[in-house]
Amino acid sequence: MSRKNALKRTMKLLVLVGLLALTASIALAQEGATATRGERNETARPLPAAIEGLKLDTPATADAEAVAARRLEPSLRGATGRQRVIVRLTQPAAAEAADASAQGLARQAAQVQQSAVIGAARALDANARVLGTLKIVLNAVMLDIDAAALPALAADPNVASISLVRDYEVDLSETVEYIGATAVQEMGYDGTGVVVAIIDSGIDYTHEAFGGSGDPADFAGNDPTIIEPGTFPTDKVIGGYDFVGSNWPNTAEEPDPDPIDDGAGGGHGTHVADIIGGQMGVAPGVKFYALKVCSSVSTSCSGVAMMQALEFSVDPNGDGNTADHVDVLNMSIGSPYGDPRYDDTSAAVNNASAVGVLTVASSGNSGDKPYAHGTPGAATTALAVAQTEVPSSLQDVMEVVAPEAIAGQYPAVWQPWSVPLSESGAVEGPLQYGDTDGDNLDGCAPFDGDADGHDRPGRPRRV
Ligand SMILES: [Ca+2]
Ligand SMILES: [Ca+2]
Ligand SMILES: [Ca+2]
Repeated sequence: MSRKNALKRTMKLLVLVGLLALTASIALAQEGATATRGERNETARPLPAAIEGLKLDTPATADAEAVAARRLEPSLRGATGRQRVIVRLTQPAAAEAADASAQGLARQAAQVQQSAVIGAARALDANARVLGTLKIVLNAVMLDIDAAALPALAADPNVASISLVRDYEVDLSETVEYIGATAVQEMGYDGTGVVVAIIDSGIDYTHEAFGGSGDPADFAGNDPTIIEPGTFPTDKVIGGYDFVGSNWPNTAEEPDPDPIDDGAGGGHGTHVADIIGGQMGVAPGVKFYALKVCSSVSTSCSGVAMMQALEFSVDPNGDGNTADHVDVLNMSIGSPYGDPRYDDTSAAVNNASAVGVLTVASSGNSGDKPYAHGTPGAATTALAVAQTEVPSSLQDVMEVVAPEAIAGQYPAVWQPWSVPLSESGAVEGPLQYGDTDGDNLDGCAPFDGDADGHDRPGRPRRV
């Protein structure tokens, strides 16, 4: 079965699931409406009929357990085993403070709160491990922790939210010429005076595109875990750090001071930096910080390392003062179908913007499809750069096989939160599309439940 065929089948179930959810919410609204009409206080100011019909009998209240549950990202509710999570705390991040003095106080408050939460986490799971802490772009601690401890941790009054740490994928870029950079350079803008942090797989600072020797032996002889005297920083790559090391994800992150872009999985960061500011790049005058967060052995990028790199970019010398922040932060990486509600990177990007760092992030490599915009490009203050098509991009389609009147292929979208697919990516099941008389196509009214079964979603079948 071709991938396209597999996707056709996949989408049958997805539409089914979406309509089940929609139908359920409509049914609930209707129940509420019925009860309300029986107990309405006639002296109350009348509401428009459409709203009145949806009013609850009594105010909805949530007990402490329910409130705590909402602090947990949905995918973590009921999760099992070890999880890598980012726990955001209730005190603001330093970047949200008005001035340097207030930032200092915010950092101290965050420190106190983080110590308490780390203690609480360890009380719940003696094996809980701190992966990293953030105080400027977010007030957050990143933990490796048993999922069973998360509901209780979410109930801690210091905790604002708990989300999965998401790892990211590299996106390839288009050519300099394609975006018309030559014309801008001819106007006299070449990036001189601008410092750009590249959050990626590192930068091969021995490459001649960055003023290095260009001798492959210099690269091959460079130990990626240490800085040999005189090798780094360079005039062009003026600083950086390796937050992930050469072996992740086959091992835990193994940070080291040398962000050289090494390994069979490397190269992307060097490529991105070359496009941005190499000798033939868009802005050959810029200086770089190389912040290595992506793997040397695969296309994955550590979510923990990425958060730490964001923190680095607003305070490269680590003294707590953000006056030395970079000008531009480039992340040609992303998570497709990004939802900033559950992506702490987006919040960190917004806070980095507050101290003067412009984040440029890819909008996605997922082709000409709806809702494909990824995070962190979806952050409010990010400059998101779209890429609309690559040869490998496929259009997901749903194939309706019956009734004949609507049979055919339709564009469709698979979401990461949809039902997991089978190994072959093929799932199929009955579809609901309006009532049998052809109306109610948007599902905004309850379906009529006629006898032929077409509008009664059945048990999905995997094929
Ligand atoms: Ca080295
Ligand atoms: Ca290294
Ligand atoms: Ca600083």
